[in-house]
This record gives sequence, C-alpha cells and structure tokens, in this order.
Amino acid sequence: KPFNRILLTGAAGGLGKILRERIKPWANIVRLSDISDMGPANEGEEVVLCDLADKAAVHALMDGVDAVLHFGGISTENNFEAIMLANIQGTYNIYEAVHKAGVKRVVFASSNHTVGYYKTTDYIDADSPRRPDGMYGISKCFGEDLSRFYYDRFGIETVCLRIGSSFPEPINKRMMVTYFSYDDLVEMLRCCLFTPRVGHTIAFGVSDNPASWWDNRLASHLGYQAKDSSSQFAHKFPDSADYPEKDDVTTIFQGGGFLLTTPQYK
Ligand code: NAI
Ligand code: 15L
Repeated sequence: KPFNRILLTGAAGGLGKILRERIKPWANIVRLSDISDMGPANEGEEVVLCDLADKAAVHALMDGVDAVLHFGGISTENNFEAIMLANIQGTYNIYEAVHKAGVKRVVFASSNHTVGYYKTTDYIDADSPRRPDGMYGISKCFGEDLSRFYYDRFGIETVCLRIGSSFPEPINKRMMVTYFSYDDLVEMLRCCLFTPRVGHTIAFGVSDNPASWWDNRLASHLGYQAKDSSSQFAHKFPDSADYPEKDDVTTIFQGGGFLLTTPQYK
C-alpha cells in the first residue's frame, strides 16, 4: 500500500467514522485517534485515545506515522477556552509532533467558517482575505497560518481543506450550496495525499453543486474533480435559488447559522 501508517485524528466523529473505512486501501496501518471511544481496533488499525491538548500524548501518537489527516477537534462554535485547547493548542501539538517525527504531509480539516462573513452573493477564492465568523472559524484560520509556517520553515506540506458541509445529504437551503458528499471528500483526500507536490494549498471541500460561492482554481494542481452534486436533492429544496432571504441573517452570510452564535446577533 502507498503509505505504511496514516494517522486519522477525530476518528470517533461524523467524518472520522466514514474515513475509518474508506482510507484503508491507502495504508498498511491506520492509526485512529480521538478523545472519545472508537471501539476496538479492526485488522490494519491501531486505536489510541488521546486528548489533542495533551502535548506528550500527541507526540507519542505521531511515532511511526507517514501522513496525517487531522480531523480532530471541536467542530462547531463554542467558548474560546474550549476551542483554544482542542483546536489551537491541539493543532499546535500536532504540527510540533509532525515536525519532530519527520512526517512529510498533513491534510488539515479547515472549514468554510474561515470565510463565513462573506456574503452569499460573494464569489471568493483561496486568496480572498479570511473573514472568520466566530471563535471556531478563528481557530481554523490559526491552523491555516500554522501549517503555512511549518511549510515555509520546514517544508512540511499541508492541504488545508475548507470543508463546506459534509453530511449524508443537505438538510437546508444553504447546504445545497455547501454540500460535500462523502465520496467527493474521499476523492479530495486521495488527491491531497497522492498529488506529488502540494506545498501549502488551501482548497474548498465542496461537491459540484448548482450554485457555488467558492472558486477552487488555486487548488487545481490537486486534480480534484467532484462527481456528486446537491442537484440530486433539489426536490427537497425547490426554492433554493431564492437566496439570500431578506432579514434572515443565516441566508445573508456564507457562514449561515454560525452567525447567530456571535455576540452581534444575540
Ligand atoms: P465531529 O465533531 O463529529 O468530530 C470531531 C471529533 O474530534 C470528535 O469525535 C471529537 O470527540 C474529537 N475531539 C474533540 N475535541 C478533541 C480533543 N481535545 N482531543 C481529541 N479529539 C477531540 O466533526 P466532523 O463533522 O466529523 O468534522 C471533522 C473535522 O472536519 C473537524 O475538524 C471539523 O471542524 C471539520 N469540518 C467538518 C465539516 C463537516 O461538514 N462535517 C465542515 C467543516 C469542517
Ligand atoms: C463546519 O465547519 C462544521 O464542522 C460542520 O458541523 C457544519 O456546521 C459545517 O461547517 C457547515 O458550515 O455546514
């Protein structure tokens, strides 16, 4: 197999559970890690409970690892202290450990909430200044800058994948735009891991949906081609073109409902 050992953090989470099965062909051993229970290790797996905020534990976690899919952390808006430990301290611990262990490539699960304060009428790319929509988005901006530093200083390659909404299917109008199918996520990760040179790349993780806010041309070297589209769910949201809706902040900004969690709207 192409890699001996891939580390997947966040393995007990929604995406981690999907990826646990799907990345098996890429590595002899998949090391799964989370702060929550992941069940027993199956063949070709190692299961390691670890708090990302625990520096010594994260350094031990990296032993013998060839590539990292960093999906662990707090995945929605929360108070700064919690986010600081899991996402800021946690991602710092991951990169220091990656550096010490000589790992060459990381995929960092960033988020569309790094740019959540753009309007739903804007069309942006990876060079557009970030506009995080809360502490969670700010922590993902930190991860993007941290990984840029580790590339510039040490040559450690990272793809920061600004995931849209990766769930079984869209559950609201916004997700008709941000939908990222599991199959497309796996294909994107394949591109992130197997493109010979990625340097430091910021890519939007999104399917080929009828409407889009994000131009992925700056990540075209990854060769990612979406196969899925939210159009298959158009019957569920027949009015999804009527967007934004006046006076509904969740439809005015790209970050959607995350905007409601900011003090400005309390
Ligand atoms: P999730 O919340 O289901 O999974 C995150 C996992 O991280 C959980 O299993 C949790 O126990 C673990 N975790 C939290 N704090 C931890 C800590 N201190 N130490 C170790 N593990 C810890 O989230 P999901 O949806 O699976 O997302 C995975 C990653 O992708 C997250 O980093 C999230 O921010 C990012 N993402 C996901 C999107 C989506 O649409 N699902 C969209 C944008 C980004
Ligand atoms: C995210 O960053 C979250 O991790 C996920 O739970 C969704 O809320 C997603 O963004 C989204 O914007 O739909």
